[in-house]
Amino acid sequence: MAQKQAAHPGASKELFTLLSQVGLVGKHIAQDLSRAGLIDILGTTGEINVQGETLKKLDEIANQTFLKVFDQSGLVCALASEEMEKPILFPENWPQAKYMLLFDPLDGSSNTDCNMPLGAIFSVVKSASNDRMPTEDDLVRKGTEQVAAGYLLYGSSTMLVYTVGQGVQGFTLDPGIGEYLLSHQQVQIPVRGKVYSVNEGNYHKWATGTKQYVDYLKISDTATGRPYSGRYSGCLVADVHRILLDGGIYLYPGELTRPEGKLRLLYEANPLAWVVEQAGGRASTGTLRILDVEAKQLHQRVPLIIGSAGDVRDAEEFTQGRRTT
Ligand code: AHM
Ligand code: MG
Repeated sequence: MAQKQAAHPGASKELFTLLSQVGLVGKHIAQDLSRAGLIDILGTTGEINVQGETLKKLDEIANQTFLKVFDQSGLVCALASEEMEKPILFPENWPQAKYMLLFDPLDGSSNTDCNMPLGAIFSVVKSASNDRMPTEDDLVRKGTEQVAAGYLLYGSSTMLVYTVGQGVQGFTLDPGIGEYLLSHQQVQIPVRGKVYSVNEGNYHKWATGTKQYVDYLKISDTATGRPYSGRYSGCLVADVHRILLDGGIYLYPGELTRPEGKLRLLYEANPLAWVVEQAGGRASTGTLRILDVEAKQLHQRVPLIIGSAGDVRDAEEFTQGRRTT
């Protein structure tokens, strides 16, 4: 990280300290998850979150861990989370702290009780003005304005993967020494893959173009490497991580009765889109580059098609009706 900082004058020491603190969150959560069945952290809290979803105990624990690590760090002047309707502002940190952190504290919550992969996703933006403390609206920014983005993956090992706009670096937590070590330097996503990742249970809710694209992936054709294999874990971070390393495509498309899709723009789609673009891939709504989507609300949803550039381009052609086979 220090090397990257030296090579990137736009990325300040504070920004890299902030990334290290995200790593610290990952250490805490990984520690909890490693004994999840033994301590009382599984199941639901009985509450419904701002997204209208049942809150898992681990959603709450992960959110609290982000808050504890950051609220007294002096590194950020605002925090926004999937689990909180309103952001938390820290006027006491202003103007020293110029960064604002948006995060999904626990991605793939349905995986908590069955020992499946989980993640966290984060996006960092800088306050828009040097003259005044940011407001809630200042957090609602286009993906192109991110200054750092990435994710924590709690899989068979814990990883921190991030970009500050100079490629993608991946660190693996060595639990024996409690440190992250650089394991994946300048990650490059293949131009095409052989895997597609989508909740196919929603097939009948999709628009025709999405159906035709997914049907196409299943037709045997050696020239284009089809049929693709289906791989869907229920954890966006884990599915996108696989695709980042091996290529392929993840889709959470819009549906006929829910054209905006399920995933959140500011703290799910935007950070992953920037990571994947920085690795040479592509991220789209089907008609628009994710990073160019106009941000209007903190918890705004967006359809997401992300992965290898060639595969995402194919999906866009089907989605836009420019191709049917
Ligand atoms: P979450 O942040 O509440 O866990 O929701 C995001 C998750 C993604 O990790 C995953 O790809 C998707 O939602 C799964 O949704 P579904 O169960 O509809 O397939
Ligand atoms: Mg979540």
